[in-house]
Amino acid sequence: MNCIFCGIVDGSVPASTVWEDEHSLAFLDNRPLFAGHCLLIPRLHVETLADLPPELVGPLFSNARMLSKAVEEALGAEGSFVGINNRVSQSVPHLHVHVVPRRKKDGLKGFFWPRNPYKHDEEMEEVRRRLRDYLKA
Ligand code: DGP
Repeated sequence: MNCIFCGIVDGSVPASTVWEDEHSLAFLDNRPLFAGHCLLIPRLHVETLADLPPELVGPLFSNARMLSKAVEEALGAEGSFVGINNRVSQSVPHLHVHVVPRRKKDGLKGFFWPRNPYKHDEEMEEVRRRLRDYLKA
């Protein structure tokens, strides 16, 4: 398997690492939205959040929490964006959490998300029902 982020984990691909522990590491994104944009990855190669073994969710997200505080406090940001692309818009198929420092009026207003309102209440209720039924099963 030829995974660029596994290469960062094993040291064969250079990266500007800012944090590492037993389960994960974080490094500066090489195409940052803003200076300080970090990627947090599990050492284990999994593609998406749903593939992450449950016992690694806590350790990974504790570090996401820590990094969100770090980009704000160490870099003087006013806030942060924390996000994951799962398959769609995911250019590297190794789970990575974006942790991005944010400032008011930094240009990410709306974060390029088109908004698609429900056509009517019944459509919203049908979507809710499908999700609730899946989650109950
Ligand atoms: P996404 O679009 O969610 O798949 O984000 C992937 C990010 O990974 C993108 O912002 C650029 C970054 N990236 C890709 N290859 C490398 C690399 O070799 N080194 C570093 N530091 N970042 C990378």
